[in-house]
Amino acid sequence: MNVHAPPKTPRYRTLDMPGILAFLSGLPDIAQRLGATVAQWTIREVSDGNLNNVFVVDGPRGGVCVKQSLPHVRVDPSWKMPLDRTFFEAAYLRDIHPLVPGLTTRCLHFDPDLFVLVVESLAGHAVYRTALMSGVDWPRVVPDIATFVARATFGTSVLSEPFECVFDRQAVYARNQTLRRITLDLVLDDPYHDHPRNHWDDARLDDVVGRIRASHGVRRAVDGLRLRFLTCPQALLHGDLHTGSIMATATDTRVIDGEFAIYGPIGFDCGMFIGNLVLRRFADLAPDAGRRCVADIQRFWDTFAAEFTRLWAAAHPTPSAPSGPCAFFVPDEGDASPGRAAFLRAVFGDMVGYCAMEIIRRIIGYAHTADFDVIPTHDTRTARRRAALAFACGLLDAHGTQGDVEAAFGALAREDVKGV
Ligand code: SR1
Ligand code: MG
Repeated sequence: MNVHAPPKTPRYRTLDMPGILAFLSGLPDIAQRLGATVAQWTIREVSDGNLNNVFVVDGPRGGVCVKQSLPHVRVDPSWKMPLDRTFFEAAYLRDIHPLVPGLTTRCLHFDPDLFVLVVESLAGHAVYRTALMSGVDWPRVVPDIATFVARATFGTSVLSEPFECVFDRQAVYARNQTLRRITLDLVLDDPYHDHPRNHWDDARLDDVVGRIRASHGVRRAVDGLRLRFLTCPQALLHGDLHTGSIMATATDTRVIDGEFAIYGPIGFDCGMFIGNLVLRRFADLAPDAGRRCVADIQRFWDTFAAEFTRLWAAAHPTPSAPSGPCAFFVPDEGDASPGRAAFLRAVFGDMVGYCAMEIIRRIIGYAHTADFDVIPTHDTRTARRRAALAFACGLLDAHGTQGDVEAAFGALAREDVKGV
């Protein structure tokens, strides 16, 4: 199968659970992985995201996870949508799995007529957002995600490959227009003006929403970040790297749900992830939540920057391989390389900006997260959301002036941050 051209003539039908089992029993490799015969397999629905049906199938020998695109948004059947998102997820997994083999899942099968994707099942893993809400402390996850982003983005950029390979791949993901449109609208646009998709359940947020929308600094930053999202194809992004796109245990971390994969600015993936850590910080009533959050963001950035720098230094063209990645005139200067430092400064600025935009859209946009739902009283929920919005507003107002993690996020460690 050519994973580099979206299929054109699908003979599509939405599969129910017996349909999924029948479909899998017709795939010899998958049937062998599950073991015995279909009569011994069990199936359960685990759909958790907004878009697709997801099932886990277990057999005596092993399990698989099956994901099927629907012709609409799963949580809103009136919102019609093309089916090709599992195609892009399959392509993403095939492109990045060699770069991050232990940090994602393997694509086992993709059916271009049914838009069904079959991947390894992650028995024993929890959705990281759910695990965080239950109070786990899994110190491996943050550096693992930093390593994932560094390797997956570096390895799909012109810093590591001849531009011809990169541009061919960009052409594939340029077709993922439906999901790029969703991100452009839901994350980078709708929250900044009145739109019927926006919602929040408490008029006590109105004034802070008004302040966000009225601020010139915010509007300037948002314009710049929207433009970079569309015009800065640095690397292949996951495109939706929130804590619900991560499955983890205390010792193992896997990134899932790559259907939003597109070429874009590397700081977008970084910002999505740390934006969700900051949401968690504001939803967490423990007194040390802020200090832990700043430490996590620092660890994320340090690990990302170190791994990206290491890969870049190792990829420098040599006389025996002069036409590999994009060549540089200045010889490798290690960590002191001014070119590399400037590149990483720009990634840092993008990370801060997209982090703020992720926080804002998760509180006042279309797709909220469950983080705040566990706060016992309505008043505290509102106060924490207000504080998160005010903090994100400050990040955007000062966008471009924050040179490091402490300058951008240090205030999170203070118990009184913007009213908490
Ligand atoms: C209609 S889709 C809404 C959101 O769900 C996905 O997980 C993305 O985060 C998207 O923005
Ligand atoms: Mg998802």
